[in-house]
Amino acid sequence: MAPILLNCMGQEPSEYIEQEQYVKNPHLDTMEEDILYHFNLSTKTHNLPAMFGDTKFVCVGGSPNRMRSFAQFIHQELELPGSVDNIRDICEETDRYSMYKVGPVLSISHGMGVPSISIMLHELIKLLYHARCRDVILFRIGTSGGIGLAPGTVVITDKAVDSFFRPQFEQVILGKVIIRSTELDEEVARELLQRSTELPNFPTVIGNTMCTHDFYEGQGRLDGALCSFSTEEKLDYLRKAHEAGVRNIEMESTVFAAMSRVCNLKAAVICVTLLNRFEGDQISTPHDVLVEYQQRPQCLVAHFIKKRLGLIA
Ligand code: R2B
Ligand code: URA
Repeated sequence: MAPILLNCMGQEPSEYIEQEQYVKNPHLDTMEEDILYHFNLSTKTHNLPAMFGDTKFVCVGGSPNRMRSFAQFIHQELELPGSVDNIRDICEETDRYSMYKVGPVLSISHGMGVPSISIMLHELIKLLYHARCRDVILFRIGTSGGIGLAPGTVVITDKAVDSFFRPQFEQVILGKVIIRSTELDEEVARELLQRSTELPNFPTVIGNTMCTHDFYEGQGRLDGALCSFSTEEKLDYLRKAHEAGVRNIEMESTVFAAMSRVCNLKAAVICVTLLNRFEGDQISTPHDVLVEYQQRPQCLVAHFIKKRLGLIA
């Protein structure tokens, strides 16, 4: 008799095929254990369904401190029992990423740039699969440079585009370039825009977000250690980006959108603009103003979550 193939959760095929909503990797089912190395979690040492099975919203953002503040904020907003001081970093034994679980919300840091967020997303998507999560919505809440917008404006991403304004993400796999679409969930974006109108003094737009692989030359800045173009060439590029519908620039959205899409996860990108790139390159806004700006995507997502959970009318 042929042996029954159990996956790394000890499940028979009939149990796990139905769960293959998120991962797209047949090899996972042949592994006895899956070590999520950068989270310091594993299917053998942790009961992932018990720890994460009720997760419905995952919010990711670059900085560990910001994602801790977001976890504390959402704890208050959802009026959960216990003290915010007791929210602990699930990944505290590694210093790669920070992760906080607050009720149905998971808050995770992803560092800066495509390679950093893509490693985190591989492990997050496997985590959701192993934990048997269902109907999860993924949000990236972050900062960006605006194009033709007043600083502090929140941009909900329509399409994440590359430096050529194409809605695609290129990944090199086994020496070949694989192109993936970067379309995001339209319904979630529209609902976020609707929620933004319910918040006072909350400038928000929907537009395309350009994702680059560098903060300085890659985003057309004149103030890096290297610069080989003129002010006019910079402005010409930003004008072309604006004509292509780009309203802000950041460094993770294309891979975030592409991986979420391939893995059937509804996803949205919400970034506040810290400056208007037509007016400059340096971020010279006072610290307290920047802190307030960075809270805006958090407020919008918290409002969305509360509405979805039926906590507000
Ligand atoms: C926005 O801000 C960071 C660079 O300062 C980067 O992670 C991004 O996408
Ligand atoms: N993050 C970016 O990637 N670019 C900016 O201009 C500001 C924040």
